[in-house]
Amino acid sequence: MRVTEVAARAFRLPLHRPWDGGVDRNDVVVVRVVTDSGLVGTGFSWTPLIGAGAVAALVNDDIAGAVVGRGAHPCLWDELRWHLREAGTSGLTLMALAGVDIALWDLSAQAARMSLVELVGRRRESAPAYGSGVNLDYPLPDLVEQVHGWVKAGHEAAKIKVGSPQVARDVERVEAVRRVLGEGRVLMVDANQRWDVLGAARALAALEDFSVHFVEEPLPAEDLEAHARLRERTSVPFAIGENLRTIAEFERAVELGVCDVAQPNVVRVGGITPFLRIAESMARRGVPVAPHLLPELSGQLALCLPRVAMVEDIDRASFAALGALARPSGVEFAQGRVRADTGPGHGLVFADTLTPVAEASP
Ligand code: SMN
Ligand code: MG
Repeated sequence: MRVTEVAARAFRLPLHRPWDGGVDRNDVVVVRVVTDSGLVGTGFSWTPLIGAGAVAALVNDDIAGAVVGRGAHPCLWDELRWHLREAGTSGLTLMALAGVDIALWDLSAQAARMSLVELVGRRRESAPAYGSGVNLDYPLPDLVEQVHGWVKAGHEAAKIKVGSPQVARDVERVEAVRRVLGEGRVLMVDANQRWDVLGAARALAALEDFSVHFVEEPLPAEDLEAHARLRERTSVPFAIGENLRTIAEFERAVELGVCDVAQPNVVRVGGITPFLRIAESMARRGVPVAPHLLPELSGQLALCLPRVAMVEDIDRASFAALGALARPSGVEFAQGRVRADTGPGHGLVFADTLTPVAEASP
């Protein structure tokens, strides 16, 4: 099965409620990999706001030519990463490579007449999930209502944003959410890199009474040494990884003792191929993996990982919730678990009615 064509197109997915910082949409770059067997693989890249046009251009201008004529197999990954190296071994190049890699996995699974989960290797029927929202700017009643919704949907765990300008605001919100969750459910907080070491140490001390299961991204993601200094000042476990890109970065974070839960994002690390390598490495080091966002693909991968923490059920921002899919993906969150029954490949079929980025008003 040889590749005859690779084409990427960027589409705009407006959010139901903007995320703070002016994020009013997610963009998805859909990648089609056509083969001489008649099979067509679908891949995607994804980004809130920044970079979709550049990612589509990298695929069309710089990756397609290196893939056409080759055997359609995800083992091309290392070669393609090398091919792209002069434009960087991280960031946008990996986001573009992810689109092609996901399509090649989809093709391999389709060719084997298997689901992606069966091809990668199913290890479990379901995995734990948690309710999550981008809610730092929500008024308190809205936050409480959101968390109530997750409890009603059967979630046993929830993650909310912290990092308010005043620690007292975070304390009030965490206290209110802990009340909604009761003592039995798991509560996690995500600071999205907003603190410095002193601010994080103070805020985490102020949240001590609320049994915070982990704090996510307390500090600027790239400064692992700062995380190590914070480690000495708090016993709250750290979940990091949505802004780490390479296996070397994940391994360094573990070596420094600052990664209790690893959260690779399958697009940002460059696709399923590197994601699985990172997951294997984390498992060998005793670190569970909580795949970041992208619930329709993360939910499938979580069923295959050697050591899984939980999967993020992001509020009204899955591809399905954003109206991006032509039909149900087969990935379902219910009663605090995620399951997948997708049919051949990864089962994600993007709607043909999406608004192209190039045609959308700015
Ligand atoms: C997050 C990151 C990027 C987009 C949406 C939400 C957040 C999370 O950090 O982990 O849920
Ligand atoms: Mg996060």
